[in-house]
Amino acid sequence: MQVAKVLFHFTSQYSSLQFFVVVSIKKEMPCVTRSLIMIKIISPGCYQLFTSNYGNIYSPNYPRSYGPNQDCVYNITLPYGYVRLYFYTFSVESCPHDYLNVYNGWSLSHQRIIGQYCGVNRPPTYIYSSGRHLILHFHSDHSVQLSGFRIYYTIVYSGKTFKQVM
Ligand SMILES: [Ca+2]
Repeated sequence: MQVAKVLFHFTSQYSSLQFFVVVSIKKEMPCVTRSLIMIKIISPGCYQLFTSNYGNIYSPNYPRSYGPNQDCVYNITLPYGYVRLYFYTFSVESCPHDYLNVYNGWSLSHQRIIGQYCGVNRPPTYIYSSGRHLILHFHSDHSVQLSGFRIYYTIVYSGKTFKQVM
């Protein structure tokens, strides 16, 4: 099954209000009606924009357990260069219950996914973007919550291409 996701990002010039809506459309359906569009709203307070050259990304409540039914988006947008991720800790329920998706770019597009990570094994040592944007989407379901993750990101300047280093 092919699923297209569209990310709407609303911002206001006059407040700090920001929210995302993730829309999934099942492409194989002959006609798309409203009932076939699943809208998932990012959990309140669970969108973060990172624009500095380095920083830490924590799952909700880290190091305590993240909550149930969470959808969090972490948007890393650097002024230039490339993003490099390093996972210090990682512990989420197995897929497809809970997971962390990492996207190369600024949208939650399946074509841009670098990897889907879950379970208690740390993802590859380093994950690189091929540009100045990287987006992470964390999802948790209704049951079983673990401690989540701490990720350190930093800007790198050399011309890394899109890849994972094991
Ligand atoms: Ca769970």
